[in-house]
Amino acid sequence: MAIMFANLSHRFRTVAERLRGKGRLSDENISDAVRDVRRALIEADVALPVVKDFTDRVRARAVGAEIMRSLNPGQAYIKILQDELTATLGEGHRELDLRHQPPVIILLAGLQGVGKTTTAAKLALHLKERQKSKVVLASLDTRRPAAMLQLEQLAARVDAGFFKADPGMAVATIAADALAQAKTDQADVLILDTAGRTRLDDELLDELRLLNDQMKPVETLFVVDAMAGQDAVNVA
Ligand SMILES: Nc1nc2c(ncn2[C@@H]2O[C@H](COP(=O)(O)OP(=O)(O)OP(=O)(O)O)[C@@H](O)[C@H]2O)c(=O)[nH]1
Ligand SMILES: [Mg+2]
Repeated sequence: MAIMFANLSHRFRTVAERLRGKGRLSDENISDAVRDVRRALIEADVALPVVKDFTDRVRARAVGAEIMRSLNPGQAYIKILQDELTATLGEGHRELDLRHQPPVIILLAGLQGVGKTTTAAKLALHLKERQKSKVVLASLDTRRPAAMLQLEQLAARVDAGFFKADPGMAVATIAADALAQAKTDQADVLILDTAGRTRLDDELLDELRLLNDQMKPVETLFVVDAMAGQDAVNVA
């Protein structure tokens, strides 16, 4: 989702820029601002009922007293957008459930190039900083030669542990050995990064099923490219 948010917040900022310097908001410039937001959401392939519901709520609040009385309408408008975005996207949001016997296993899956490996490192950094967790990262990507090195370098950058597999090891063996190392290291979390596939085929699903049975991850995170739009629902 990160990419979609980046694009959206950029668009929203442009909207706010235009409101900046206007002492008061008129019905007219609120309509312009709401239209801009609607366009940004539609371009990001957000479902139409969601767009309508979102813009209705933003408009209702924008014409309300809070923004009219505000000394800085641009900023007040951005706050409304942020609140409503959080309400729209935040439904069902929860922290990762780490109340399990450590090391808690998190498996990252998804199509090729969607950002699994990057997400693995970001997640390690997040858990390290927010929850003071000790994290070990392991790459189960035996398909792309540079994949393991990529994760190793990212692990070094976020100062997380890394399980270094020997060349030619099978995916199941790497997973088992990574868990053994995470236990030895007394890690709180073991993050397993998997190989991407160009499409959702039986091979991908079989590998995930096997890993799931073998490792019993507490969380399986399906990484989706924000640019996928509504197709992400089908893939998931
Ligand atoms: N702008 C942007 N780029 C990203 C983001 N996440 C990943 N990328 C880039 O997208 C490319 C692919 O990211 P990876 O993390 O390697 O994706 P992957 O799913 O592990 O790829 P495979 O292992 O080949 O399936 C890299 O160049 C990343 O730097 C993101 O949130 N925003
Ligand atoms: Mg990868």
